[in-house]
Amino acid sequence: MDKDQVAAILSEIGVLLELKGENPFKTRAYTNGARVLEGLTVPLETLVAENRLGELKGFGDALQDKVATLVTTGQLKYYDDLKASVPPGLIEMLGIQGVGPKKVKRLHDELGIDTIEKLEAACKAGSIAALDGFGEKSQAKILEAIAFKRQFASRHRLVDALEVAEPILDSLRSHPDVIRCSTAGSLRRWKEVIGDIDFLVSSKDPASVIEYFVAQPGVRSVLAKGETKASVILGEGIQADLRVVADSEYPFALAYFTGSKEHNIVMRQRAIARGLRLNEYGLFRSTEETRDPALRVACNDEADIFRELDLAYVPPELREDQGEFEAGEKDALPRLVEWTDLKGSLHNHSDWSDGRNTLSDIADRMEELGLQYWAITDHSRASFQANGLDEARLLRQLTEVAAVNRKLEERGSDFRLLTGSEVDILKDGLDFSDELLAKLDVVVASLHVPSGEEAENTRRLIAAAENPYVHMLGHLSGRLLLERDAYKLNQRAVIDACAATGTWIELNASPYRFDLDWRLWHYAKSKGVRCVINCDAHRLDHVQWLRLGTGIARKGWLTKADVINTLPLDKLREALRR
Ligand code: DGT
Ligand code: CA
Ligand code: CA
Ligand code: ZN
Repeated sequence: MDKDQVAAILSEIGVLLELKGENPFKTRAYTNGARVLEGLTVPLETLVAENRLGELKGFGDALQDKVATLVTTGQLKYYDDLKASVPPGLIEMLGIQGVGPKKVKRLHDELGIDTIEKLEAACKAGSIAALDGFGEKSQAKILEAIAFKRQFASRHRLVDALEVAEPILDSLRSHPDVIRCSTAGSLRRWKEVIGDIDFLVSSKDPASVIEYFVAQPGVRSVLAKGETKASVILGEGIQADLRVVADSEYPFALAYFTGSKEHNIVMRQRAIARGLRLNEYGLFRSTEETRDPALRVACNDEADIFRELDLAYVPPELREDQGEFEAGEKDALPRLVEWTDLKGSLHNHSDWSDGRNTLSDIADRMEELGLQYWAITDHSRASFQANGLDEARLLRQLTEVAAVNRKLEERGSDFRLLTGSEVDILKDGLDFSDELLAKLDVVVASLHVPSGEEAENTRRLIAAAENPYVHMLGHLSGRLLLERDAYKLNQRAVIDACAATGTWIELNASPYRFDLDWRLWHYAKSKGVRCVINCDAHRLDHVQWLRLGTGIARKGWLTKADVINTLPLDKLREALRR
């Protein structure tokens, strides 16, 4: 097991102990242990091999033993027993927003509630409001949160789906009976939130592929298993469908199951208009529904299908019936940005505010990955809960960034950290003076505490865009996918203001945000607004989000030229000075 997996188990142990009412010191030892592991910069295996776990802060004998066992064997009896001793419904209750381990324990101890259903019934009967320290208000909140959770139970963030789908796809690819395979559906189209995962395989021996699929380690239960398809529930509670087809049908099945439905409908109409029929089995020379192979137009891949229908190849991200047909007919589809075009990220945090890592560790890693720059834009002072920097600390940070850059220069590296701030947009302006902002390489302005009024939020963001020292607006809508909607805001009006002032807009690549939404980039681009794909990294491994965010930029029809952080360092500096 690697450090993140071990850390996840330690956190879970902490929660389980809290549910059981263990003493807080013991609980905290595990929670803190998890945090320490997450922040490790040396490989955990090395520490275990050299018997050095004791050097870690707060790691007593018991914790050392458990971590060593997990790293070397991948298992831990203590954890398995502990988990088996807690009713699964209690753990599910933790998934309700605002209900933590302490509350779950009290609900269980005092009212015998051990499932979400019982909790809901108790709320409706008014018995939660009667509990000490709960009250009418929190009872209503719990009911609302239960409804919210249900609504999203079958919807998952892209990143969570990718994490389980990619290992299975690799595994399918390695099977000797698999000829071609791919994901399809919303996952292949890179939707920010997906319902279920779709896999497509071509093979001469569907039965063996189906057996292999349902036996994958990620599979929790099998919902259905037929001769050419199967549906399973994966470990994370995500449903996945597999279809197996003959290789001659593969391109048609891939196009069909990639969707979207709206895109498919237009494709079918285009076929009919040409005296053909298109379905999941083929493109047929026929004026009525058929799947007769003798009538099939030979196509080796999806590009052939598009060509038969007088279209340029449409990348999966664009298959939403949002203009791809009009552009595809004229061969005017954009050449979409690729994540390898990106040279760095311009909105990131360090341990100076609420990030995990030091400036020099960040520089080392991003340099190692071949990036050219990485801006440190920690929170400003109004974000006190995120340990925001005041003016004095920010000035000190500038000196420290300069020191890191000097070292880079001495060792002949061209990589540079950039200075900056994610400055809060307050009611009456920005959290820092123009004079201070002028000293920074990069200024990202973000609204963290919105008002309840659309006009007011819009006004504040437009004012920020009008400030000449602000390079870009951060996570414009404030949404958190599957958690919180955008705040009330006229996004188009803000985009217009950015267009008028030459302010860039961030595409926040955090898979919880993907903000600005891809549906609005088409509009922003048409107004001439440029995009910055930012990780908003709080940990080193968030750099991976550049790939996710680029997929969203592609859905928004963006090209390399539309994205500022594809510029090499010298050109970027010029653009920042403007
Ligand atoms: P999801 O799973 O809700 O995130 O969205 P999709 O797009 O993955 O939808 P899904 O899994 O129900 O079906 C996969 C694809 O199969 C879908 O994108 C298009 C195609 N498809 C499914 N049902 C229909 C249909 O009734 N008509 C058409 N034209 N295509 C369909
Ligand atoms: Ca799907
Ligand atoms: Ca499906
Ligand atoms: Zn922020």
